[in-house]
Formats: sequence, C-alpha cells, structure tokens
Amino acid sequence: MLEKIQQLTEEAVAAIEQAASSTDLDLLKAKYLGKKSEILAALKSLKDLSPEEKPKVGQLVNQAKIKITNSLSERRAVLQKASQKATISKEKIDVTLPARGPRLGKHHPITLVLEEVKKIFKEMGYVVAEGPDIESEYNNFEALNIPSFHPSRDMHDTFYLKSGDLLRTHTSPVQIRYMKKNKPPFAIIAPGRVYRRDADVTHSAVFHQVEGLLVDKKVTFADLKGTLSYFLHQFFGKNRRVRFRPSYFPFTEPSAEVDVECIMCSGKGCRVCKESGWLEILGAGMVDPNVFKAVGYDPEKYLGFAFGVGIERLAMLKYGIDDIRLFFENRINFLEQF
Ligand code: 2NL
Repeated sequence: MLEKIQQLTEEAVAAIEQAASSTDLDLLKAKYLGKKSEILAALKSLKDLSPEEKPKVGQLVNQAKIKITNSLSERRAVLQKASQKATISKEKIDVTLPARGPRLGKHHPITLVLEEVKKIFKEMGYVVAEGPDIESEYNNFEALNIPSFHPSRDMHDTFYLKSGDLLRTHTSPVQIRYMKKNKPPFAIIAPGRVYRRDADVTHSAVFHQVEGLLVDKKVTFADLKGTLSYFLHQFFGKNRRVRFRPSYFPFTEPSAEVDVECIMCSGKGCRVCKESGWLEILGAGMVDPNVFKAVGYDPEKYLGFAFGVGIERLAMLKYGIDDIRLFFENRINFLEQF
C-alpha cells in the first residue's frame, strides 16, 4: 500500500511537470486527487487497516496530497508566465516603425485650372478682381451694351430673383464695378462662378469663368493677339498653334474667337474637334465704346481689350474629361485622380 502511494505520487508529479496547458493540469488534478482517484480510495480504505498501518498510510496520503497540490500550482504558475510572455511578444508594437502618412486631400480640377490661369496672368502683371454672384440687371447686361431684346437677356438663360436682381451670367459685371471705381491704366482678371438656365452633358447651370480686361491710352488688337497667344501657349504648350477668327459680342468691337489646335489629335481631326482640327477656347475683342460710356470713361481717350474663357472647358481639354457633370458630382474616385 505504502509503495503504491509513493509510486502514484511520483507518477503524478512527473505528469504534472510535463503538462502543456492548464486544461492538462485540471485533468491531472482530477486523475490524482479527484473523487475517483486511487489516493482518495486509499484514504477511504484506512478503516480496514491495522492500527499500526493506519497512521503511516494516513501520513503518506496527506504528504502525497500536499506534494501533488504544490506541484500543480507550481506548474500552473510556470505555464501562466509562459503564456503571458507569448502574448506580450505577439502583441509587441515596434515603436521605431515609420508612422502612417496622413490621407491628404487633393485640389479639385476646377481649382487647379483656375489657379493656373490666374498664375499666368499675374506673371504678366494682371490683378485679380472679384465681385458678388448676385448682380443688378444694369451691371450684368445694360452696361455691357446688351440690349433688352438680346437673346441672352431671355428668362430662359438667366436666373432672376424676385427683387429684379439676377445671378450673374458672366464675370463681366466685376469689371464694370472695377472700371467705375478705378482709373486706367489697369489690367485685371475676374475669375468666378457664373450661372445660366441650361444644363446637359456639356453645360452646367453653375460654371466658372475667367474674364480679363486691359485699359490704357494706346491699346491695339495686336496687344490682344499677343497676350492671348502667350496665355494659350503657356497653358497648352508652346507648340500648339492658335488662330483668331472674326466674331461678334455686344460688348466688344471688333470681336474675335480664338481657337487652339486640337489637344486630342494635334490638328488631324477627331471626335472631340468634330473633325475640324481646332477647338474654340476664348472669346475676345476691343472694348466697345458704349461700355466705356456706361462707366463714365471717354472712349476718345481710352482703349482696351477684353476676353472671356470657360474654366470647365479648359479643364475638360487639359485632362481629357468628356462629361461636365463629373466636376459637380464630387465622386471620390474622380477627384483622387488630380
Ligand atoms: C466668351 C466671351 C468675352 C468679354 C468676354 C468683356 C468685359 C467687359 C467689356 C468688354 Cl467689362 N468685354 N468681356 C469680351 C469678349 C468676350 O467672353 O466666349 N466667354 C466664354
């Protein structure tokens, strides 16, 4: 009996030292100290032993229980430490790793083109002028020699407010305001939002325009040609051909439209330039004497040239975008490309 207990104890301690997990330890505890264990059975059979054997066996069983219990808690502590160590090394953070970069936003393509156009003209000495989106009928039309029967005065092209004011249809009124407040010589550009009552694949009800105006005592059509050719060469590249065609605007005389060699086919003819090899980019002309009169300038004393350019059109050509609505939908996968 004594030998058997001794042997069980050694067996239990050896098994405990080999245990790989706390579940193993629970099983071993049940096996060696549990209700069905041989050691407990030995304790139960004490009553059948002789008086000399009883204390010896009882003492040994108690010692065995203590040994096994100690061995269990020692092993449990060892295992716990090991698993803690494993968790720590698994979850270790390398603080020397470089930080993740911030998710930077991008400029909207309209902003990029507006800034580029402004930069080119600023380098030529032009000053940026700005004005309100809500304008008077006088500043938007009358002062620009646009008679009341002119089609662009039609309700279908202009957003009118109840007050009789309107949303500016071009940024020309900014220049009217500037002329009323300042004396020549000056050179200004007026960038900003403009509004028209029509919208489709190539027209948006809200779009962006840059107009320019230079007024001085001696200004010629050659100055206009040189300035606009230089601008287009800066914007589209020095090798793009440009051409000036006669045209008509109520606020300029003579007037011209300016074409640039097609960006897509370099003049060969394609879908974008409707097989002509040319793209219409700018409207321009010498300021009409009636406009000078409307702002109180003497048309015998001053001359000037003016021009207007659509920013969406420039951006569509520069980036090869075929639907104007993409500029206003603000889908992240579109905006991320610029
Ligand atoms: C176009 C045509 C143009 C102007 C705008 C202008 C402004 C004043 C006086 C005279 Cl204050 N003219 N602006 C002149 C010619 C053409 O724009 O096709 N724009 C996209």
